[in-house]
Amino acid sequence: MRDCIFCKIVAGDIPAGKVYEDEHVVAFRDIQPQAPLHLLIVPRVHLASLDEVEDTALLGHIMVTAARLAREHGVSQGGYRVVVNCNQDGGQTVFHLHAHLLGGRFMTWPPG
Ligand code: DGP
Repeated sequence: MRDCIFCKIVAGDIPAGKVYEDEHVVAFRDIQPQAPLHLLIVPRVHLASLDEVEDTALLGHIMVTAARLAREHGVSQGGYRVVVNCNQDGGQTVFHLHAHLLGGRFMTWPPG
């Protein structure tokens, strides 16, 4: 989608710290990391938010990829958090569906 920053990252039009990609998703480092490990897993297809998702296989793939990346980056045993912010009250700022993978520190609850 034109003017979508994550579509541009997916397409390789702007640089990002990509750590993984396959035919369905791309994962890269968050530009404003909130934990020692902070990756974003985004689908190649443009979906504005979780509210638009009907493809359960794609959503499952995003989650399985997050778990796999957590293992590969050494945070799975200690623990980690996967977050999907949805729309304004959910704190979403980039309107291309993405899951945050946060790890490498203790996560408090409830979130802010
Ligand atoms: P959210 O608030 O859930 O929509 O998270 C959006 C995240 O995207 C936020 O943590 C910062 C990150 N972000 C925004 N622009 C860029 C960018 O150009 N590159 C990278 N790597 N991350 C970005």
